[in-house]
Amino acid sequence: MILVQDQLKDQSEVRIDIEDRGYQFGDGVYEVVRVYNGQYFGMDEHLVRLERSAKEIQMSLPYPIEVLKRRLEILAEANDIEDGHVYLQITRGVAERTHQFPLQPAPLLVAYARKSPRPLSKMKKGVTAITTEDIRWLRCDIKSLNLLGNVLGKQKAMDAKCDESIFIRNEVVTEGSSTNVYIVKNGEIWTHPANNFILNGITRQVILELAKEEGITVHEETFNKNDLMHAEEVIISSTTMEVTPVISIDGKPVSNGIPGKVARTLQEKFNERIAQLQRVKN
Ligand code: DCS
Repeated sequence: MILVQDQLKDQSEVRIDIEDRGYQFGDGVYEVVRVYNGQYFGMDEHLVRLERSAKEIQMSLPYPIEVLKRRLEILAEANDIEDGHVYLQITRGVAERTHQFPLQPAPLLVAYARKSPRPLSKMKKGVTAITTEDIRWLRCDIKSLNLLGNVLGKQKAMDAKCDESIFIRNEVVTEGSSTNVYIVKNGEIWTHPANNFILNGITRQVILELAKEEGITVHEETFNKNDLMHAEEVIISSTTMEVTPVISIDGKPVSNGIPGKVARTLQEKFNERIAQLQRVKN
């Protein structure tokens, strides 16, 4: 079952118009929310970001966020999701193709749920990355459907037989093609500040909280490629990748090429947060 506006429908019943502005312009916003043990993780934070993204592109949501939250819970239940995720997007809807906004926009919301395992093996062993020029637009803080820069970055990593592209803009490390990036230097964490050059990840916000709880100093400050290449640890995070260590970049090992202590600590703390969901449920 998928959610279209506020109705659950069978996927075969749903047709998307060729003049939907999401299809033609990427004119819309989206979220990916994780489900652990049948419970959404960080749903409120994702919905706050969704509302913000929509506002930043002057788009209204088709109905109130509280109603959306309830509909998404029904969606996860209807699809029997224990471990998985929900993808949801809102486009500016169907209108004759002109670049400017339609006079009477009718935003279209679609959401679907998928079962997906946690990336436990990658979290344990670590992943590989390349560095790539950040060619994206200057509003990376908006979770927009326009992902070509991210798509090309990820493909470049795949072509190099790596897992992720770490973007660099004017010498500064911004983020990954679908992840936030952190380095560890002298046992302290550095990550790009949450401004227009990165998406302020929900996982990022949790990680910064966990680090502070553990007494690890966090610097929301820019760092450059040289810092990245000489870091004690490099970590990436996202809803789907959780907290994952990077063990090599551009073919060179990060430190001694094995996941580090800070990554392990954050993973343990993150697991505790997930376990709390289970306790709330029972
Ligand atoms: N930066 C970018 C460019 C992203 O696309 C994502 C997540 C993140 C950071 C991390 O944000 P969250 O911690 O909120 O997930 N991208 C989503 C995506 O497109 N698939 O999975 C997650």
